[in-house]
Parts: sequence; C-alpha cells; structure tokens
Amino acid sequence: MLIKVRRGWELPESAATPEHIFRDRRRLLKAAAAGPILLAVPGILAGCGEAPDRADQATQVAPESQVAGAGTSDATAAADPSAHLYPVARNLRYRLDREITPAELATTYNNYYEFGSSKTIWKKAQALPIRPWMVTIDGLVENKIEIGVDDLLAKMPLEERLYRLRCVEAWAMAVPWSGFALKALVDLARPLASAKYLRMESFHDPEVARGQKASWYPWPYIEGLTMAEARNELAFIATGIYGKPMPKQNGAPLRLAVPWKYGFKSTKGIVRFTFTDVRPNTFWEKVGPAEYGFWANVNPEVPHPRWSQRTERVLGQDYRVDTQLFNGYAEFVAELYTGLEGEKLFM
Ligand SMILES: Nc1nc2c(c(=O)[nH]1)N[C@H]1C(S)=C(S)[C@@H](COP(=O)(O)O)O[C@H]1N2
Ligand SMILES: [Mo]
Repeated sequence: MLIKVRRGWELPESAATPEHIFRDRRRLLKAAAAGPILLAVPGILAGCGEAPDRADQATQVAPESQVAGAGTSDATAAADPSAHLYPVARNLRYRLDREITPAELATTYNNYYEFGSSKTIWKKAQALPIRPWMVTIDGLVENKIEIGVDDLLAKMPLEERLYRLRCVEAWAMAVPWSGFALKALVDLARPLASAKYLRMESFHDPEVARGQKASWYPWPYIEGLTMAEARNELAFIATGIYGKPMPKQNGAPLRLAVPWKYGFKSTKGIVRFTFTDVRPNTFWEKVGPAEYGFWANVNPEVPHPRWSQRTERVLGQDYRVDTQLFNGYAEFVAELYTGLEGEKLFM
C-alpha cells in the first residue's frame, strides 16, 4: 500500500484552496457521467448504500428544504442548555483542503435512518428529546459511570476541529465540529487491559424516531472501534457544529466523528459506551455484510460492490474531487492497521 505522508498543518495556505480540483475537473466530470454500475440488490441495501447518481438527484431538491430554515437557527441553538459553552476555541492542528460546507447544507442534507431513509429528515429529527440525556459508560472499566450529558460536557476539554466527512455513498462535506477527543472519555472510564473494543449504542425510541418502526433494521444503531482507534487523536465526540450546540439531525447531543472512516461509522445520538473484548457487530454490517464492514476505512482504490469510491461529490458544489486514502488522514491513522492486512479494512 502506498501511503503519502504529508502533515495537514504543514501545507501552505494556498493548498487549502480548491485550485487542484479545477485542474482535474474535466476528467472527473467525464468519469461521473459514465455513472455507476447498478446491480440488482434487495431494496433494503439502498440504505446507506444509496448509489451516487441517486444521491445527486436528491441534492437537486435540497434547496427547497433550506428555505424553511435549518436546525442551527439561533432560536433552536439558544434553547439548548449547553448553548453557553459555544463557540469553543479552534484547534488549528486539523486543516482542510477545501472550503467549509455551508451550514444550511450540512444541517438539511443528512443520513439518520432512525428518522427515515431520505436525506431530508431534519424536521422529523426535531421530535427527539435531548434532555434529560443519560450516558452510560460500562463494561470492562474501573470506573463505571452513569452521567447526564451536561455533567459529562463539564468534565471534557471542548475544542473545535475542522474535519472532512466522506459518506460511503460518495458525497462529502467539511465542517467545524465542537466537542472533545474520545480519548478523554476513555481515560475517564479507565478501561481494563482486557478491553479490546469500544462499542457505541444509540438511542432507541420508535415513538419519536419513526424509522425505528422499520423492523428490518437491527435497532438500535451500534458502532464500534478498536481501543487503538478510540485512543487515536483524531477520534472525536462531536457535541456541536458551526460554533453552536449540535442540531438534532446531526446527532445531538453526542455523535462520533472519525473522519478517516466512511460516514456511517460516525454514529449519532449515543447513549452508551461499552468497553468489551468482543468485536461489536455493527448496524450496517448486520444489514449488508457484503457491502459494509467493521473497519470502513476510506480508500479510493477499493470500490463499493455497486460503485466506484475514486471520487466524491462535494456538498454544495457541482464538481467532484479525488477521494484520498483514509480520507486524507493517513498520517494520523495508517499505522493503526499494520499487521491487520488480512482484514477487510476498506469496507
Ligand atoms: N445513529 C445513526 N448515526 C448515523 C447514521 C444513522 O443513520 N444513524 N448515518 C450515518 C451516515 S451514513 C453518515 S454519512 C453520517 C452523516 O452525518 P451528517 O448527517 O451529520 O452529515 O451520519 C452517520 N451516523
Ligand atoms: Mo453515509
């Protein structure tokens, strides 16, 4: 595997502009026009694995929903009891190679199957009560904890980070998350040496999250990381976005942000962190084990069974850019996978 190591914070400021994108634009548009090859698959797999061309059609209707106003409106954000915490200072170690996605887009074009399989669930997600919100930290730890989310926030070192997010469906955004390093939560729990994985469980409330009435999905949404991944400096628990508390549609009050992995790993609405010696069987892995796995690291060379992962559509733009190995974060995470080459690391 060829891994180009270039530290993001060493890039000149000019590298943060999308000039190189335009150079490749003609070739990329050609490739995109050729379209994905669609195979016959059960409808259930249209889920996270929505084909890129269908995702593009969905974007064309997105602007209508923006007119009605995004969930980051000042009124919504101010009503959140954690509002006084934001904005938090930006950690400049994490740099983007593209412009920040407009907030109106990032908060109205979402994946959150608990509220339905369309991209426009942001209004439906407002039904989720996010206080009180109890968080359980348990399993193979010295310090089992049951804590309200606001008490947890008070203990954690909050900062802002600019991260890319690359969905397995081949669209991408770049946003300022607020939150804390997952490692801070791991340290609070003091895992035993026998803990090998961190399992994250999302809320389960079919009365407000109507998508959870769809019994063919294995609710609640489960995700997981190895302990090395959970302690990696990039692994982040996001509690806000664009300098405000997290909108419900983006995963309030706690969602994971692991930017080197496909977006489905970054689970929303987390209620429980369990340290375990058993590798979690994750939500999308259960739904479609031939298409989605535990590792889900971004790799342009490894196509999804139904489409190429070489390029990605940038939300709010009409061009595609080249997808990068580990979504451009190889310098931070590539070493986590030495010795694991036998695993399906890229699905
Ligand atoms: N609980 C839960 N978390 C989830 C999802 C979901 O359906 N349920 N969708 C995932 C997918 S596929 C993506 S791409 C990202 C999208 O995050 P965003 O809506 O904030 O852009 O959330 C991820 N986290
Ligand atoms: Mo996704």
